[in-house]
Amino acid sequence: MRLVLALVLAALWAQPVHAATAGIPGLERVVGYSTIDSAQTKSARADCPFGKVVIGAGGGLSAVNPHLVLNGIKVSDTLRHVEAGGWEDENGTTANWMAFATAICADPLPGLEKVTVRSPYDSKPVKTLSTGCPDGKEILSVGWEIDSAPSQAWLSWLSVYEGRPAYGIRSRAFMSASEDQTGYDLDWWIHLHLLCAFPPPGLDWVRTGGLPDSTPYKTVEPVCPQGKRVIGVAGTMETDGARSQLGIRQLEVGSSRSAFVTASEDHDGTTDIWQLVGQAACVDT
Ligand SMILES: [Ca+2]
Ligand SMILES: [Ca+2]
Repeated sequence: MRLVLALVLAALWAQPVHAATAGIPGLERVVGYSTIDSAQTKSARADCPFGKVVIGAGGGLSAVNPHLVLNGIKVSDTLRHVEAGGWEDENGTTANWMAFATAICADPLPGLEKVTVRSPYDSKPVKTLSTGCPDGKEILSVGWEIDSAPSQAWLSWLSVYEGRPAYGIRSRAFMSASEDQTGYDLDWWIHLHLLCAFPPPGLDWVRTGGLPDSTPYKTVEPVCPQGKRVIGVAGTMETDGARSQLGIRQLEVGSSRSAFVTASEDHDGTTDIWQLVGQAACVDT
């Protein structure tokens, strides 16, 4: 018995240090940038290193400028890269700006898959979508796109509701986008996609809300607990007023525990009260 115990202890001692951590193998963050200039539309791309796949996505636009509209943070069907981009609004701006895309990459993860849903392609001014992961899988990250509405519609709602497997409730994500205050005559649509996988150790979505007021420009920073790191991000704007005057400009996954969600009122503002809420997907390091 004593010999067995000694062997077990020896085996434990022999474990390399990194084997004691429960985190996702091969995790790393890659950021890609567009050019910086005043072209009306831009896109940036972040590619995972060979052999790794995207498990989380973020991105945004560089400038603090209400004339800039984030139009998507998309994970490729191959799960190899993230693309993020934006437009100048219908009034345009002479400011220089750029787009950036962030990929959280890792060794292939058990059960990882991309689930995509699309809205009808029509002229409704507000579009919403919702979907969930297949049985047993949870949402690691969300991607989205506002398609065929150049500079005329923006993201107002992207949220994740965690599942309660004990009660048979699956995790779900919701997206909503709205035409700007002057509307848009042509047809457009939105796409929402989830990165789903069997839940990695410690997966948890945390939520942070800012103040409800009419500040024209807001950022919230949801922070993962000690011992975790962020892999995904979502953000919503709560208001009783018009979402057509509010847009999310950045959904960024930081290099450590923080995500950053930025939103602003449109170029001529609004007196409506609104609140920005950010969410971060956290996993054990
Ligand atoms: Ca318009
Ligand atoms: Ca306005």
